[in-house]
Amino acid sequence: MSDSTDPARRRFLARALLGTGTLLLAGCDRLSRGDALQRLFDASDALSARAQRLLASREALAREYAPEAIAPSFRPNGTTAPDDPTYRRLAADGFRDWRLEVGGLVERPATFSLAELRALPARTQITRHDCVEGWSCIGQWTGVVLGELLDRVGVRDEARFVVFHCADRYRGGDRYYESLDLREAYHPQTLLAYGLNDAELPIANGAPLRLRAERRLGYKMAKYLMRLELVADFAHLGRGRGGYWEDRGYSWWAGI
Ligand SMILES: Nc1nc2c(c(=O)[nH]1)N[C@H]1C(S)=C(S)[C@@H](COP(=O)(O)O)O[C@H]1N2
Ligand SMILES: [Mo]
Repeated sequence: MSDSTDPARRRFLARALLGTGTLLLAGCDRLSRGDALQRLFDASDALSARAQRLLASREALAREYAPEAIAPSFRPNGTTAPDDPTYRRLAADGFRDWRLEVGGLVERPATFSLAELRALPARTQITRHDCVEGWSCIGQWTGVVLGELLDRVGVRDEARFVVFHCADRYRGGDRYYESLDLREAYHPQTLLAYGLNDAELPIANGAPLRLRAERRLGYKMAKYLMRLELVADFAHLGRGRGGYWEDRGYSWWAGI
């Protein structure tokens, strides 16, 4: 595990979070208040899908690391073994029958098998994962570039966000979900990852497919993906704040 207990790193994370109007708290289970950047976002949300996509190509990249920096094992967190019956049935077969559904505000709704996803343009990157709980871990992720997948289904111009629907219910409660604006979805390092450290993504880390959004905190990176939904807003989902932890008071932006 890299620098999970380094006090300087923790202070840095605290400042970064306070800077975005979010309180740094000891655990993902605790509540925070405020989303100071939300107003800024509202401005960005008003841009068309095409404009957001154009902006994405000019965005800064998250730092990438040398292979020596990879942690010996990537720390799992949150749900690590979903007990959803459909998921368990799919996992028992090595996810042979699993398919990712992509729908909502798209021109051509579609489903993709793992083999089909592996055939799409991929990227491998070594990045640091920062959990709001105050630990970090460096790993190498391989996956399909989300923007490439979105281009296959054709995002409709009224779409503003991608919603990531997961197989698990966190601690048996509500189903886990997350969302990104299209600008982040089209960022070149935003992946749907099926590989970790040159091996298949383990179940503990989100098999068969999990989101990597490298400029965001860990809780944005939805594991156990089942369905992507393009939406104009997320008021109708969960408690209306765009994600499982957002519904419990965490920042939707969740920048590092
Ligand atoms: N579906 C789902 N995705 C999730 C979670 C979860 O509980 N369920 N936990 C989140 C949190 S808080 C973190 S830090 C990362 C942990 O990813 P890891 O298990 O690969 O470390 O996944 C995020 N994505
Ligand atoms: Mo986290």
